[in-house]
Amino acid sequence: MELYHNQVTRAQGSFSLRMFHRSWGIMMIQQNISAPCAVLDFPSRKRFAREIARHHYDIIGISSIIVNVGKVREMCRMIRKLSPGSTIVVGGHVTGIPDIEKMIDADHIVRGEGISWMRRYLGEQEGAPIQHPPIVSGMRTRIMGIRLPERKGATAATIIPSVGCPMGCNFCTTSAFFGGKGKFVNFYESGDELFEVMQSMEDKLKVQSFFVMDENFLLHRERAMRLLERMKEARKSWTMSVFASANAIRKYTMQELVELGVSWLWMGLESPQAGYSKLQGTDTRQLTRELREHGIRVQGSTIIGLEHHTPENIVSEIEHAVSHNTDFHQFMLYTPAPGTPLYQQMMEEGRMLPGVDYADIHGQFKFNFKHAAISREDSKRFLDWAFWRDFEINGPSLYRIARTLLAGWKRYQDWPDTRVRERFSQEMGRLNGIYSSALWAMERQFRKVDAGVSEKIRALRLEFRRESGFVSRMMPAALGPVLLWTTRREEKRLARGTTYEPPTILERRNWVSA
Ligand code: B12
Ligand code: SF4
Repeated sequence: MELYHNQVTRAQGSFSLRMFHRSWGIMMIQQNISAPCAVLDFPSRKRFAREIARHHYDIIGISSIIVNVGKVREMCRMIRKLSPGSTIVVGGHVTGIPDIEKMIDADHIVRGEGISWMRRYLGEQEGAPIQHPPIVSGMRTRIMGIRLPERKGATAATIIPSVGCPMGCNFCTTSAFFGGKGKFVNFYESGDELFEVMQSMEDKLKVQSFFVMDENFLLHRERAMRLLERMKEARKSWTMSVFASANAIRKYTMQELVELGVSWLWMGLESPQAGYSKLQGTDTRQLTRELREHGIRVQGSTIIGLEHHTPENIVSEIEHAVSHNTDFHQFMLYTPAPGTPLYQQMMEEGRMLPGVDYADIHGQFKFNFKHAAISREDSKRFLDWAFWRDFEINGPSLYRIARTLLAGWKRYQDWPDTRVRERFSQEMGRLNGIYSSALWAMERQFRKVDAGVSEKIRALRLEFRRESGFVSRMMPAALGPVLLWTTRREEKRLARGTTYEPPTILERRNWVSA
């Protein structure tokens, strides 16, 4: 439900970026069947009970990942009681659990791609073209104690060109679930198809920016370059947030990435000793710096507890990751998840720890396996320290993205391609007053964490001031103190244990009221 606060900015206190994300898998399925269908996202028990008792559903599908298997079991129990005539179908990553059939009371357990399964089950045309639902990538955004207003078009649209990943890293469920190494399921094969989908989302959601949910978008160069051609022809000044491995990024020049509108890039940053082919031969620190200098925000992702990690070398490995000075940095524990080659290997070696609750197997708590050198308790300590160290050394991510935006704007404000120029100017025009004010507050609030970083924040604020127009030069004086106050209020709320939950959302399609 939350990305940043759960696994990226979780040590950043009131500066942590809070945002919820819908369940895209079931939205995709709903959009691609002709049967009347309701999606009930993030239901409470009460709301779920009411919905299945009020309407008769022939089929009730449940989507889940492994951590939520307890909720799936309870939902199945409720369905049998409140809607005994319904067929229960369970899909998503939860189905990777061995013996899931014995843990939950469902009629069908669906592994892998679900649109084709559901179409086949309903007797619909399995191979019909995939219709993309309009998906707003995030909602209820909150930072520095303020919930940002939700304006149409202000948040990126999510585009899902494929599921799975052909790289096949041994620990990766994403890859294993959709066929493993060398396999993936493409919803949109060509750049032309992708362009059409994006154009239709632009119309429906009034967006210019897209979160491309494809684990290795840049790997398919031909598709990406065709998309760029179409964007140029149609003079689209779109921006894209994408996932890519360092090796895939290296297939492009910086200029190609910028022209394609890549503004945010998520990439794995392991130490060279890890031996993952996606990183081989690439100096990731230099690559990260280069990307940021071109205005591309980088979200690094580093695994804690790889096979070669020991209590002696883990600190320097974390320092190496932190030294990338990315805009965001995710740390995850090395986690053998059921269904992956790594899980298989650990089972064979007898290294899976017994009695670990599935609800705790998500990479943000403690090891679920016996590591050669690091204990389960220490795994949490090192993980927590990695997040804290990144925050302490590099400062709040909000500061870091402001820095990257400014670098990009300075480089591209006079660029010959108007699409590129416009993109940076628009973002700068829209945001620099806000960033200047936020920097004003951050500079003060961060003094108690690290005076050196606070100084850097100040330097950036002054740079923004020099580069910006009159209104944004004046704005921090008024907005800065307000943000400082809301930030401190948020710190107090968090200290009292306040948490945030996503709203329940109900969407009906092809619905005929009885
Ligand atoms: C987007 C995403 C999120 C989002 C949104 C989640 C949400 N609201 O649903 C955010 C960022 C918030 C998130 C959070 C987390 N995530 Co996440 N996330 C993903 C990601 C990157 C994409 C999922 C997606 O939407 N794919 C596109 C859709 C179309 O595919 P899909 O969901 O798999 O659905 C298809 C099939 O699975 C199937 N299907 C799905 N549901 C159903 C239901 C039925 C009835 C049927 C028939 C079929 C079916 O059909 C769909 C179409 O083919 C995946 C990695 C990946 N690429 O798959 C990880 C992934 C799902 N997340 C994972 C994890 C661990 C987490 C966290 C626990 C991380 C953490 N420690 O914080 C949290 C927990 C969130 C929660 N409380 O449930 C793991 C799950 C591991 C596992 N084996 O269970 C994955 C696989 C990443 C990984 N490789 O480790 N996540
Ligand atoms: S590159 Fe990323 S998504 Fe692909 S298999 Fe490796 S970890 Fe999974």
